[in-house]
Amino acid sequence: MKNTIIFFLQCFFIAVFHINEKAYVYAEMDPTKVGSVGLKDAAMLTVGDYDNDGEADLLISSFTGNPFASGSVHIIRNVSLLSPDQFQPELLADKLTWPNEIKVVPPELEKYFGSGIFIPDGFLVSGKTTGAIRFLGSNWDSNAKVVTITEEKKDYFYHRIHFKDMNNDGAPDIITSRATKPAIGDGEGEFLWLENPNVGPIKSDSSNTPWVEHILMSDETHEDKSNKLSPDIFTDVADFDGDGIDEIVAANFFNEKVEMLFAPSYGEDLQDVLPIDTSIGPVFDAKIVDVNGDGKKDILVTNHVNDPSTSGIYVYEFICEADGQNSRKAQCYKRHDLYTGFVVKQKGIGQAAPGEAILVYPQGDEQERASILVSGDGAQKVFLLVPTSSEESSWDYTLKEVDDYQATVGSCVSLTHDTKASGASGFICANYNKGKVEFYQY
Ligand SMILES: [Ca+2]
Ligand SMILES: [Ca+2]
Ligand SMILES: [Ca+2]
Ligand SMILES: [Ca+2]
Repeated sequence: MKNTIIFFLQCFFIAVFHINEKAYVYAEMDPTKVGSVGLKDAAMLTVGDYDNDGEADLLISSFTGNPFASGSVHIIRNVSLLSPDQFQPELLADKLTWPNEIKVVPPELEKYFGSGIFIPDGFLVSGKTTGAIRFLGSNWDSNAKVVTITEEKKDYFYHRIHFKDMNNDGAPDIITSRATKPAIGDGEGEFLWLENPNVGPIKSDSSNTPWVEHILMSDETHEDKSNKLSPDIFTDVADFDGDGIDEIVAANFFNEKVEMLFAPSYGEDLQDVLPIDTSIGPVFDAKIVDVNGDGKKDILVTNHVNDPSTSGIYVYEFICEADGQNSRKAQCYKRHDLYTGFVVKQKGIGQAAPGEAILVYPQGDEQERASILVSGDGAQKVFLLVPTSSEESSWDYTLKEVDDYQATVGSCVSLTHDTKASGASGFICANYNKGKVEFYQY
């Protein structure tokens, strides 16, 4: 009898322990700020191993609308959630136009590019409109300046790049989009790839640049906005439908579409495009990720509007059989509105919300159901969308406010398994107007 009671007691405690474990994940996950670093105009963040020493570094893009001030890139080497107040950002590159999302060359691609970072540059702000893709080698002489990969195209600016071998010569090329916004009239996009000359690492004397560019799509040739389909700001590249061929998802800001682009042969023209949503206004970001953890990739989207009725976080779930053809059918993408209702607090023309959204795993375990970390941008807050259930079929989320900057929020990045901070996980966000980089731990 005594043994039976102990057995039931053990079962009871095991059950309670498991319930508590789940409750912790979905209800009590409140990240706390563990410190901050001052850096003027800190705007966009990237985590990667810049100097190839096996330790993650934080790359910080800074820009300003001040026509007399330039943009810059700083680094915090060996970034950690432990004692972030003590970090001193180190200047890597200055005299830039408007540096956007930095891409760190992964170690396996070093022989094609060299180790270092690509910097997509420029923005629609007056005086900053002519951008470029630039590169800085991490093992170059410390006096070396960034090298420009693209040929100049006046009034066009760049935000993000992807690596993909487009001509099958073994050397990864660069896929990117660029945009232009005249003072009067609609903005337009252009989608292109830059051909890696395949002659080894990029040289600091610019002797193997610029790279030949190949235009895949351009809005310049279309009068009617509904016919404008070119990606303009952010895209993502991955095999979305599992047929072994990469798709491209585009968040079209100016022509206001979420769309899929199919390019099985990567010819010069890319006409195989499927708009999957034209109803959410200017689109900010789109990422190919498994949001609900069922092993199938979804499309995670944010828009960028000053209208709480649509300002939100959206997921497009692929609900058809992945046969390589169904991904060309709009009815195979089921939209889930995870949250709408962001209110723009930032004063000024063109302010909007939200910004970027990323999947995060508060327990540092990608097997858990992901939460979604949202940069509010003009909503001035950092948010966490927390799933109310671990069930794959559930798309219900609770919105939590992590922090209120009372100023524009830049981008956020996830930092997991931080060995210097006892394996803790957390994230880092740019507090743009206040000139700070803020560190949080779960
Ligand atoms: Ca490093
Ligand atoms: Ca190539
Ligand atoms: Ca595919
Ligand atoms: Ca999924």
